[in-house]
Amino acid sequence: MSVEKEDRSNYSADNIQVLEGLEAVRKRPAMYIGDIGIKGLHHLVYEVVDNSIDEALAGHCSDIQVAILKDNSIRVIDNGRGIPTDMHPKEKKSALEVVMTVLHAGGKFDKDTYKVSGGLHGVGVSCVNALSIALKAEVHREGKIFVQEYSQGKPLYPVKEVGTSNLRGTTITFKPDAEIFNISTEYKFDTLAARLRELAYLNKGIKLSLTDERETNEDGTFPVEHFHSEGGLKEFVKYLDGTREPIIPEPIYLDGTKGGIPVELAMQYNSTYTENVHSYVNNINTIEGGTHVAGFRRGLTRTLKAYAEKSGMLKNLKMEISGDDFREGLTAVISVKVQEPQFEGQTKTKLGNNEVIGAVDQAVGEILNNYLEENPKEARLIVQKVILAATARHAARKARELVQRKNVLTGTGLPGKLSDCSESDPAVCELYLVEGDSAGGTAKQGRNRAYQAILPLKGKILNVEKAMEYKIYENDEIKNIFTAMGVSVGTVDDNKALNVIKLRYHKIIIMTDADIDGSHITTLILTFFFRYMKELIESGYIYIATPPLYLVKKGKEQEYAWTEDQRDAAVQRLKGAGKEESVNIQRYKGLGEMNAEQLWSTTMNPETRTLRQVTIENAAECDHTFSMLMGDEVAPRRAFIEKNAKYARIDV
Ligand code: 0RA
Repeated sequence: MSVEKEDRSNYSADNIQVLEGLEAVRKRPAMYIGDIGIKGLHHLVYEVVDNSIDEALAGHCSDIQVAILKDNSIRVIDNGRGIPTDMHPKEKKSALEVVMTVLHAGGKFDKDTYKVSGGLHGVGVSCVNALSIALKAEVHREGKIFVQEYSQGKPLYPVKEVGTSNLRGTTITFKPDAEIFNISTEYKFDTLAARLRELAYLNKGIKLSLTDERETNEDGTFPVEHFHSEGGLKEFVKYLDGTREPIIPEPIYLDGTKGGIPVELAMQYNSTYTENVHSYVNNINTIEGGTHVAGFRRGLTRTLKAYAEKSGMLKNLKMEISGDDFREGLTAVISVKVQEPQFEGQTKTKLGNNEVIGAVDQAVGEILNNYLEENPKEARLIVQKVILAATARHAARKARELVQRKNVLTGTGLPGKLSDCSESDPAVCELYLVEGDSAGGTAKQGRNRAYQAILPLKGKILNVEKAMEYKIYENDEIKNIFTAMGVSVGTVDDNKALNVIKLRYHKIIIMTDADIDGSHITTLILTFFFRYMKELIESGYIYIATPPLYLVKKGKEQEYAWTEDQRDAAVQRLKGAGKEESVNIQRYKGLGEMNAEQLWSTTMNPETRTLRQVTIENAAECDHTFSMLMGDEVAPRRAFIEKNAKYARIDV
């Protein structure tokens, strides 16, 4: 018998099976929620909210209130029917207890419920229960209030009736188990807000809110944000394009059912050159795309091409139009609800169901045809945009070929400014992108040349958010970055695909000064990666170095500090060590103030450095943030930087 079983504080022997189910979740949490880091921690909230969303999609719930409590517990209140509490005939216990303690038991009482939501892993609330040190379920139903509490998934007592109520709904309050999430159990407001905002747009009509009870406003209330959209994806696209200049007055919008598959989509052309197509299946962001995206592309290309040819506008065009040209400057969101989705791909976010291609293709075709016929002026603008894209793509290919030809001539094909490492196995090689020639020189002295390469960046990095593609082949800094990495942009049939196999380093580390200019440069480089080499971010190859902000010194003793708290603690420690010798604090303004040994030991030595890995928590929010940060409008950018002040850092 295992320790876990002896430990159980449940009240019935019938539970053994149940406990074993949830013990599996505790033994391999990552298998159920993806990881046990920040992502997994936030995933717990999504899992609980998804149940309430299901209840809302079934037509029984209109409000979902999420709160981060003082101790980083989460409370989710909905006004649905309430989880049933009657005796479950087979399990011989309350249905509520079964839902909370049996893996995958979530919706099995209610076959009629149109259950399509469900987080990426769709594992149900029992997983959240298993991974919580404390969880309380409170149900208002049939005039009564029922509660049950659990710890690490084990009930503390049978479901009990504690009062009367004329409300309906379910409240789940849980505190993640620090034994499982041992890196951090601190919730990020913005991360949760981004997901709830996304859910509000994806499920029009539902009211969601997020309250942060860890903080208080000046008037004593808690900060709260509300998310509610009557316009659905049409408003989502407007939000994403908030700082981009639209080409047609309103997004083209469809909400309907094709071949039994609910399809909602909205699209808008803007004056930029990037494609932003976001897709969802059952509220899950399918970052790898799949059949619904294929259907969308097919329908878009087919319909627009036919219209453009009919219009006679292509008569003088010398080159072929490619599929990409129809999506330049296009922002679109596609959401389908599929009863039995097949998820494929590396991250299981690629829809495989073949029946969806035709459904979306048809839906796009119909709505777009109608639009083009009814809005000839807008239709011309769109076709002109496509022609411009085809012309620019032609120019980009020429510029790219020129770069490639030059590379052949110089032999190695590597930029002259690169100090390469001697190792050749990409898995162990690191490329530091360093701000400035002087810091670049220091890094070159301080590095371990076996596996660390240095590329100093000087001069302006192109803001790719505002530039056409061919410009990136004319910008020396950007050109140096991708030639050093060994990859090129846009080589597979003119699709913006990347040859990751040729990547020469599996850690690309951005190292800039900890000031405004430094974070600007970091943002410019990240914008380039996000728009042209997203796979590098998705594969986890992009990192940000964290040079220290302070050096605290007394006599021969010294300590580095990265935060004010660390600095103050270091001052205290050094003071305590000796007599009245004064403690000296040096604030590093830039990498240039460190010598080679200091830079190595604080920022580059794998044993002691801290690298921040760049990940995409929420693709749509990320898209919105980059367009806002790098676009033309100043006011929203200033607001963002002020809100994220100290050192404006973007969490991508
Ligand atoms: C199954 C059946 C019924 C409600 C629910 C599940 C339900 C689950 C959750 C989880 C969070 N909030 C929820 N709200 C409802 C209702 C069956 C009936 O009343 O007929």
